[in-house]
Amino acid sequence: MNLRKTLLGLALILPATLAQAHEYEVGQLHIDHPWSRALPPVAPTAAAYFVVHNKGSEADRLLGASTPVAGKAELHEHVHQDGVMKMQQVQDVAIPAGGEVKFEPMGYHVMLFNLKQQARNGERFPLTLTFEKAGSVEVEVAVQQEAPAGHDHAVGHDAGKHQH
Ligand SMILES: [Cu+2]
Repeated sequence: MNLRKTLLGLALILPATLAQAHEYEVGQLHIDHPWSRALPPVAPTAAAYFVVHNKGSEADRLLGASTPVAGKAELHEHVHQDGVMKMQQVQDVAIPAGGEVKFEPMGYHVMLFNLKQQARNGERFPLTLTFEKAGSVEVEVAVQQEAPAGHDHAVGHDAGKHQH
């Protein structure tokens, strides 16, 4: 392999490496590392996770999400009911003033239905989040095998259970 090819290869790899941490700002909100777990191509749904920090003194609410890669996106939560974990749709998610809300496996998540195609590990797809006060922001969801650092407690007990 000549040097030029090597450099070209590095240039292609670099953005994926930098993708390890990516974040967004909208109004008083800070959105940290949107990600989705890489799933088999036949999986009918996917879920997106991220952390929303509210740096303002006013509470906000996440009202909904949309993405061109799925026919439908819903806000979901996991609940314990009669000793069973299950998912249910929620109309909105409150983001308290000065607080943060984690969207993570076994917690709140954006559920994606009617996927045109299951995203592959290392890919990214756009997701628009709409907040009551801060408005809308388009983020890129990084598709990866493992939960990001700091979310490792979730690895292992959510794999394979994320089904409707
Ligand atoms: Cu769900």
